[in-house]
Amino acid sequence: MAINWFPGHMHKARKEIKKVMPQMDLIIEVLDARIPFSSENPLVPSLRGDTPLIKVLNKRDLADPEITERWQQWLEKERGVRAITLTHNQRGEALDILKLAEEMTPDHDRQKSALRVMILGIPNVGKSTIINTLAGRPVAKTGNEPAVTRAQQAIKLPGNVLLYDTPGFLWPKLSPEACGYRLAITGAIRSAVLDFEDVALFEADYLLEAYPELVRMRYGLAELPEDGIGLMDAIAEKRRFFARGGIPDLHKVAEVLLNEFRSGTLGRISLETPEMVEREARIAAEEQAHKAAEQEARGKGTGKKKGGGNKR
Ligand SMILES: Nc1nc2c(ncn2[C@@H]2O[C@H](COP(=O)(O)OP(=O)(O)O)[C@@H](O)[C@H]2O)c(=O)[nH]1
Ligand SMILES: [Mg+2]
Repeated sequence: MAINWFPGHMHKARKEIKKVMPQMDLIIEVLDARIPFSSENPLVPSLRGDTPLIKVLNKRDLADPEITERWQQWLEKERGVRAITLTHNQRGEALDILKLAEEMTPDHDRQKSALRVMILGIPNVGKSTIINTLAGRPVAKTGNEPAVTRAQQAIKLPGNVLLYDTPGFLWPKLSPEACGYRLAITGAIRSAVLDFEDVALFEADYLLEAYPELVRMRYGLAELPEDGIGLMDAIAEKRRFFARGGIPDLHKVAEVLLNEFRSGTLGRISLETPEMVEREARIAAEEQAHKAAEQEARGKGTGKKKGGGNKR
């Protein structure tokens, strides 16, 4: 996938997190409830070690409640992980995160020393919003913040908790390819990186399969089109979006599909389920094995393997 995260930033963030993570008593990873798998940062599993981890499925208001519940159970299969859901402006519920943190660190005496908690997550999942809710005042900038955050500062929270914001900037999962599309649909990856109309087409195909009734109702379609392209054409027709020469204005349709998804106008929609990502991982592993086998066979067949492969 043609997305370039600056290798320098990635390297720096990894180094800093590797340094501070062992000093933390607990980690909070904020995820987008609509894409709990795609919005994970790939660094966390490898750097966490034994540190307890709370996964917050945020923006619950936008996600499909039944699927979010399945995700919670699925995520909690991992050792030392608890998953909770959250939505903005719920201070009471946000403070429940701290209660859960206490439960998960039974050996830590908070009378003696503060509980050190690190909050992390890829851009746009709602970290700053949660930090502000927990602090009860605007300590973190929300919305369009610069990609690289400043040196971390701890925020004092009730119950002798010190909350550390993520140093550096965390990049999202970029493979399998579907992750990139789902991140783009939610707006986590700027649409300039992927082709705007391709992203909307991916969404249209998925909506038809997973939420046909929502699509039918929202766009007033008597009959459901067969595929995403058909749906985009049908929306152009319904909304009278035509470019010169009377051809469907797919850019405008893409805008509508993406905006109405992001604002929740289309309804509460999840873009992935545990079963979907398990299947995708299986397919990716099979493809890789297949490729490796092919390469192996080619190498043997011609005996022309580069780099003196025959010397082994
Ligand atoms: N619908 C919805 N939007 C949210 C929620 N939490 C945050 N947002 C919005 O998501 C955007 C990114 O939030 P921000 O806290 O800046 O994310 P950060 O980049 O992870 O720090 C902002 O426009 C927030 O208003 C939520 O629970 N529901
Ligand atoms: Mg932020």
